Amino acid sequence: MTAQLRDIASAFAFDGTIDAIEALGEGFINDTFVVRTAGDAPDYILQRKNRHVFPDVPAMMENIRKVTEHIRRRVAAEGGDPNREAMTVIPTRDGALYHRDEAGEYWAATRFIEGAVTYDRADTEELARKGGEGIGRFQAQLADFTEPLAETIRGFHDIRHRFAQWDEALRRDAAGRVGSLAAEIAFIEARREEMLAFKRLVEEGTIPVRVTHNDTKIANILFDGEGRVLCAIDLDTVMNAPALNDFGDAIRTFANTGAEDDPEPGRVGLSLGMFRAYAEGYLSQQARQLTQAEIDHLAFSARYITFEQVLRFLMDYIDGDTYYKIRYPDHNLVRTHAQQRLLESMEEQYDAMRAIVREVAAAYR
Ligand code: GN1
Ligand code: MG
Repeated sequence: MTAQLRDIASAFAFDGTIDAIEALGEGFINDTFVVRTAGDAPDYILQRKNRHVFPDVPAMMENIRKVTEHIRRRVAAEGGDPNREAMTVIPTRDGALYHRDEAGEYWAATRFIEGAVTYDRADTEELARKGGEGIGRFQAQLADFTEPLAETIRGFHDIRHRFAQWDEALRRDAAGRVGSLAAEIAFIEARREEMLAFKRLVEEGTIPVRVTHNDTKIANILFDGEGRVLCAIDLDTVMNAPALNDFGDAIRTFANTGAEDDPEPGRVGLSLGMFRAYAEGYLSQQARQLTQAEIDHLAFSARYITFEQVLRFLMDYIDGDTYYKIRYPDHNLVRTHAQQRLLESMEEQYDAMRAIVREVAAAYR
């Protein structure tokens, strides 16, 4: 443990005396440490937040504080243990939600949840069901949360905003690649109107805006030793948006039979079994909260978010690979093709997806 890390840790209102500080995992965005304390005092998670991805860390921490305090109250009211079934933000000794070090980096801390288990991949229907339950529970706990949240990443799943960026990227043609992408660009343009039509349902209020997690991968759900869901973690991107976005993005990742960047499109497709399992877990928690319009568009949300991902990967390729990290020169184009294939598979199986949602929702309403 470096003296510098120890200094940063001592800025926070931790109980007990610090024994050790250990690096945890290999996050792509933040740097994460566990602060071990002596005796009975709890341990803590200490994170350096990436200020390039999150231009307004104070606003982000304020979002996280509001949401976690609400969930803690809900868990306590239902007789659960808020220290295990919710995240707990630990302020600094001065009462701030973050500490700024000498280099201007932002640090924040939460309570460490002892004995929790996480998974890297949802490769069974059982885990997909649990993943759906974890995100469904998170949204259900926030169904009565009415405080506004800051928009920490502008227009994140707003397809109108994405199309404005897209039109600009085509016009700029920064990497000189537009000329070779006629088929991929036509794929996007053929779907422009139907995606904007969905967005209009949100703009008119037919589809409500709620609280979304915005990074619904299985690794962001904590389980206890018996496999029960504890809580959703990594709340950095929590914002106000349609709940459907979290469902759609989860299906895009959980229910793909191949990899997000699979070079072999034949391996990519939507697994209806995984789709059903995630929908069962999710709707077991959320079916009574959602409006009929939301239920009617759950299956479409998977197409919407997957379409957006095709657009974002292709746009980054057109821009010359400035947003996503790439491992080889055409990586963003390979990602584009793999996500195109996934979207086509969803389009082919759309009637079956809708039938599954109807069936599962009816069972839980
Ligand atoms: C980024 O790296 P990760 O999984 O946190 C991106 C998501 C994309 C995803 C695609 C803040 O998420 O929106 O869907 O890559 N997050 C941000 O792999 O842009
Ligand atoms: Mg993330």
